[in-house]
Amino acid sequence: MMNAARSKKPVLMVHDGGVDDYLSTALLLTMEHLQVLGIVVTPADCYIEPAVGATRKLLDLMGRSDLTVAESTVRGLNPFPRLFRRDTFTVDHLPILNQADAPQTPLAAETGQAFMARVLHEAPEQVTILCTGPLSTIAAALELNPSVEYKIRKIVWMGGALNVPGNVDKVTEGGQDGSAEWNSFWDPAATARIWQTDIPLTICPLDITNNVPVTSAFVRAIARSRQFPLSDFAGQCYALVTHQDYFFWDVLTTAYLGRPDLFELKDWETAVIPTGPSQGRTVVQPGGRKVRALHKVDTEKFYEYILEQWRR
Ligand SMILES: [Ca+2]
Repeated sequence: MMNAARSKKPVLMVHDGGVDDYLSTALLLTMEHLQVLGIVVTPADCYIEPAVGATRKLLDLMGRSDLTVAESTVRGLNPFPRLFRRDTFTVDHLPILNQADAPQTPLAAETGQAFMARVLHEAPEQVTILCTGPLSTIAAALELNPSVEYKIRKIVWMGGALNVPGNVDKVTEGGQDGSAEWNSFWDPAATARIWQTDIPLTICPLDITNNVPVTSAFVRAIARSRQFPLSDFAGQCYALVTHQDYFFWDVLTTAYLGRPDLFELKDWETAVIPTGPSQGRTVVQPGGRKVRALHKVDTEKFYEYILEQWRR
């Protein structure tokens, strides 16, 4: 048993409290070949108190109150729209997450960035970081302890837009040209900081997520498994977002850790625009920073995979 536990690859997750982020957490924790070292929440696409609460309750639901949740205190330059962020309150109040009086999963006393720096420092081997929100908490952890850069095996990040437009709205975000993706735009300096490191980056940009929508048919397919608590939870979460154009952003990124065989990857040389109307844009630039991008996915097999993983 001990050896089996040791052979599991260590992963630290940092999410930012969107509907997609809880479902990514729920998917990650079904992967038996990985050892999850903790979940950090960045106060970006959420309100942080309900985001931390919902995360702790979800870990309880999955029988993983042995893990610790940590609250990052970083701040982004460009706040997410309130309309996106308010879903956090709904998820935190879902009946399936509120069957007990209080969450059992502990909340770290230290900040999320300090927790991340410490967990990386103490890890006996290199750790993969799964990041389904802005890169700011990782940048802050590197600021606290620059040496932990070499404890990061790679960062698997939902973010960026390479050869497609971004998803920052030109109208609501006045002065922007719409070329940036939100996780990058929230804190362009943090994206640029991570681009300066030697850490291998595998990104899941809008180029691929644009092809993997959350469809009504998919939500109805989950409903047919609703006797399973996790399927029920996922179905309720997706029901919240079917009124808008919603894609498997974070969940697709997370699925790569479980089923890399479903993906085709492509390497790019890139740069990050740190300021101005394109701030946060990840642009293809020959001679620039190498990143590996998820390029194509077998969409039907991806849908089948997550339906199966959540059937528990
Ligand atoms: Ca997210």
